[in-house]
Amino acid sequence: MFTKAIVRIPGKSLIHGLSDSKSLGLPNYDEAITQHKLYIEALKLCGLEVTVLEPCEEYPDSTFIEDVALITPHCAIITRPGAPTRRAEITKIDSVLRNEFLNVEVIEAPGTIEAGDVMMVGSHFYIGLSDRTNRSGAEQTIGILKKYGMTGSTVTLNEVLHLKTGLSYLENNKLVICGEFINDPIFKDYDFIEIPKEESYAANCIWVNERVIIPSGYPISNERISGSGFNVIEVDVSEFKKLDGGLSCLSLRY
Ligand code: CIR
Repeated sequence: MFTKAIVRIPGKSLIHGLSDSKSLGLPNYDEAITQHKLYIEALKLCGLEVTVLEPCEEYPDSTFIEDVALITPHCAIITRPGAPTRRAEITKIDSVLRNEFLNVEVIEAPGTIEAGDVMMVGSHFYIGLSDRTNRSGAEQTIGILKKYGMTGSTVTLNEVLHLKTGLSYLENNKLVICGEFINDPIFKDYDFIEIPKEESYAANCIWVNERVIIPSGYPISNERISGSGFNVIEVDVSEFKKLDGGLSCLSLRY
């Protein structure tokens, strides 16, 4: 059960954010603001109290707030983003987290980790080793998790940006899964909700208190997730997709 979320309004600098999806064009700022408002409304509809942080123009990707912190039931961990242009984003979340959480831990160099690479399944955390998250970052995170009675393990990624680009845990052993993870033995014991390749963007969705928020425009995914017993809410996040951002990366939920 989640009760709260933190989001950051996109800045006008959003158009300068990192992107491997340049063929989709640049995001439209006004449209992004509208979509972000509706995203917040969806979180509220799921029962969350949402803290809305002001835009941060210095860091174009800072609206993708999920990557700079891992919030667990026992501590918050300030990450160390692997993307050099994103590394200083943590300076903007530090005091927010220290005001909210008793236990705040920090990942140190040479470790890098972006929390889009971390999937929580109860008290276990899967950590993707990616272009953004290295072994030191993963090991430091696992050490911190252990200190608080939780566990972690690594998953090697080859194709997607972050672990949760292709996986989303919907509780009760149900796992939304796509692409390279489908045949990974690590996940074989979960009940799969498989997302077809052509709808891969919808594999990044979020479970929030029995509801699942998914991006709009992915009918097969909607049908499969609804068909698995979830109340699905669609939110249009097309402008964030242009910067490789999924639904999960727009909030910290706890
Ligand atoms: C980046 O490349 O870092 C941003 N443009 C997108 C981050 C997406 N984050 C996520 O999926 N957790």
